[in-house]
Amino acid sequence: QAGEAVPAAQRGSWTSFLKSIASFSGDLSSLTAPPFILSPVSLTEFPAYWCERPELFAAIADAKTAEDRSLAVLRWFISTLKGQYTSRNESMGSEKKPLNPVLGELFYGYWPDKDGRGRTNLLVEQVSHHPPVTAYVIENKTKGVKLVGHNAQKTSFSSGSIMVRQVGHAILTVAPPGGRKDEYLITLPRLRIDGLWYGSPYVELAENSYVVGGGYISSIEYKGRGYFSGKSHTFKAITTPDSSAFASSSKPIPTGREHITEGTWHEESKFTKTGVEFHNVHGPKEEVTVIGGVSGGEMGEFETRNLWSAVAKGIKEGDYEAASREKSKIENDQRQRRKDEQAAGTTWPFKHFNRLESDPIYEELAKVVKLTPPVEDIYEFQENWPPTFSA
Ligand code: HCR
Repeated sequence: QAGEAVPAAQRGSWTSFLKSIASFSGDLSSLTAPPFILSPVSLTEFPAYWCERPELFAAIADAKTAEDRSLAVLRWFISTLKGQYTSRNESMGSEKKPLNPVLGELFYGYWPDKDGRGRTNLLVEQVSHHPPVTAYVIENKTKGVKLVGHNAQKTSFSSGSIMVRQVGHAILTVAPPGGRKDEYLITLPRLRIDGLWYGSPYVELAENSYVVGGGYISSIEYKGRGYFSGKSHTFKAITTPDSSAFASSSKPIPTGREHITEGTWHEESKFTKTGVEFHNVHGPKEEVTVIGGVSGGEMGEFETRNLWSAVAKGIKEGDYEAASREKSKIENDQRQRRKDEQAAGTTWPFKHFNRLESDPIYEELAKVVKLTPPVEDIYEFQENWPPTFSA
């Protein structure tokens, strides 16, 4: 019998859902899940998690040395993990199945200027529906800090958990006015979704991810309960200027010049040698201010909160029939659009990105830590910020 978190009436459908994912590998978004596990939020909103501590994003530009800059990048990156991977547990009680974005879905927002940190803008576009691929750009023009990336997921099932490999990467460009320009490659951790049987899924991070650039490499290792410290959500990062440390392995060999930081990514961490605090995410985060339309006016047809409003209302109010009826309308409209495009010999044009087969920055930086694959595609931002998005 499935766990107590599953409403009695949905236990049968939850068990069938788990059985179907057990024999399935690929794009989970296409599987129908029981209502209690549905989230009213689309995946296009997730890139906002990269900047819910805008002061840390801006602070990267203020670091004086290459070493401090690379530690500031790592501090900001680690500080995003709590939002990225635990916030649905906090807001909805468990990890949930997000709404599967349609091709061309859009999400715009910003974090206002405060204490001279500058305004940070967010722009997201769904660039593929099947498999789902989300492209995003986050930019603080005042400080000269910009993140461009895309994200997709490959899922499989193993020993009762969903294993998720994140496909895609992000490039962070730091070019403060009058200052040095650095580019950092950011790779993404693997996820393990546990707690499925009990109906209360949560994410644990696994294996490694990297931040490479500006003459430094941070290798981050993630562990769950019972590894480094017996606690869940633990990490240990090694930040080194020595690419030779990676000569024989993708795990760095100590050279004595590295900084080691460790702790729990959803709480706080310290420099191992000195015990000085490295990051701390106990304080409040700042949610993005969502705006409608490129000019901040009324929301267009494809803007997430407008497109999904009736579905989200149904899910929030427990009116799942309405949610499913409204969802079908969106899906049917999408099917018709694809048919029409096929008949006309056209394809859906991206609004803000161009897809390129390879990314020279990824290729160069991936070599340093011998990443596989050695080549990845990229969604290049067209730099067409609307006028309202200027600093
Ligand atoms: C795997 C996941 C969709 C993708 C979500 C990603 C990887 C998206 C990019 C963000 O930057 C970080 C992120 C966080 C989420 O934890 C992750 C989602 C967790 C569940 C969801 C599955 C497609 C849904 C699985 C269905 C379960 C919950 C029953």
